[in-house]
Amino acid sequence: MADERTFTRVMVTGGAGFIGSNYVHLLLERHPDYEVVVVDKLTYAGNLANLADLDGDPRYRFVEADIADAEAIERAMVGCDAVVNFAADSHVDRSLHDPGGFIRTDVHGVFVLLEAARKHGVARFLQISTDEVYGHFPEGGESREGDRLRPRNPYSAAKAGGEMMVNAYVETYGLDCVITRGSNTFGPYQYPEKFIPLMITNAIEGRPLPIYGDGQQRRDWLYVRDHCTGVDLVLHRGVTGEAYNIGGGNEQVNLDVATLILDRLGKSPDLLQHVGDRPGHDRRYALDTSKAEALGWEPRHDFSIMLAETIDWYAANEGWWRTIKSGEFAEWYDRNYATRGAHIG
Ligand code: NAD
Ligand code: TDX
Repeated sequence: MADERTFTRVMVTGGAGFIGSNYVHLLLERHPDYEVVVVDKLTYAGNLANLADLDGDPRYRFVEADIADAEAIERAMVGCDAVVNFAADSHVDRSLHDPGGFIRTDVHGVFVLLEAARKHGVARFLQISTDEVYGHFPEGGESREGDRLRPRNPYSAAKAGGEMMVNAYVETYGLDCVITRGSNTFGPYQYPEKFIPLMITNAIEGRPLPIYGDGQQRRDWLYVRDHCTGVDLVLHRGVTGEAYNIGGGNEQVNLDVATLILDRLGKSPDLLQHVGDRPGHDRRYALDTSKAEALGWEPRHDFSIMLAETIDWYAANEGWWRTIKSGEFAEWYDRNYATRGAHIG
């Protein structure tokens, strides 16, 4: 078993987003003596409501900044001995419309953070990456950390670029870095552009559920709390320079997941609407997680129970997502789905 590290002040970038905000809560819960500095640009996906319960907590500080802004990052990093970088443009469909923005945050932004970490002598840098860097995996196998990266869309290529920059800082400057590659994550506070919250909220609204292509693509769904425990373990016990797969071991066909959601909400399958496929759509991801398991991690949450709880959370928190869906989201929805020939209802 690798040595357990401890830290005093952790910078969490992208901490106002979906997984980042869940992680900030887990970090302070598990390490009550730590301080956390959340750095977030508050893009359309960043939402301070996700962290509102921490207002007034002396261990928590929020800094509104872009990770690509070197001066702001160098100021915010003073006194931090660890950095966990969740900040990213994270939606594959948006990367098809605006690849340049993804390169700016997911590659250049990572470089700016690494450079600041090097100057400040940060003890550990954790880069949050994704199973998408492997590209799609044909039936019957699982991606392992040593496999060749074959990203196939601008989002996953940018995330792979971020990883390469991290590796360069390990090898060239001896910066202590680790990487996690998480699989498709779901749970409360996920921006409703992503598959599960989109299907849930559209079903509640009685709008069509847009299924790309034949809907037979598969994803390995991971509950957000399990993703966060994996990140926390790698932060504290991961071996320098190593990457770790964090997957749910839970492959599901997209169409089946949408059908489960409709069933739970008592809605008609007539709401399912097949629309034009995503260009370059990866058909399947699957991760071998034995390396993270050897560190002591395992996913503990059952998919069908947590999907039901997540559906109930969106049903009970309509104010949270209706505010989002009435804003920038509406323009995005028209842009993305009208071009797929969807009846956007
Ligand atoms: P999200 O889109 O919900 O949140 C991203 C956060 O980053 C937002 O708060 C946003 O305001 C912030 N941000 C974006 N650009 C920024 C910039 N330039 N400077 C500072 N802050 C910026 O994303 P998420 O789903 O929570 O994903 C978090 C991380 O996990 C990402 O790195 C993503 O690639 C990775 N990941 C996500 C999944 C998933 O299924 N959602 C799976 C594996 C890995
Ligand atoms: O409207 C939709 N209809 C549909 O059929 C949407 C938004 C998605 N899909 C399909 C595409 C995928 O096969 O559902 C699946 C999941 O789609 P997304 O939620 O967009 O996730 P994905 O493309 O798999 O990427 C996610 O997992 C890896 C996250 O968004 C990434 O941030 C993460 O790195």
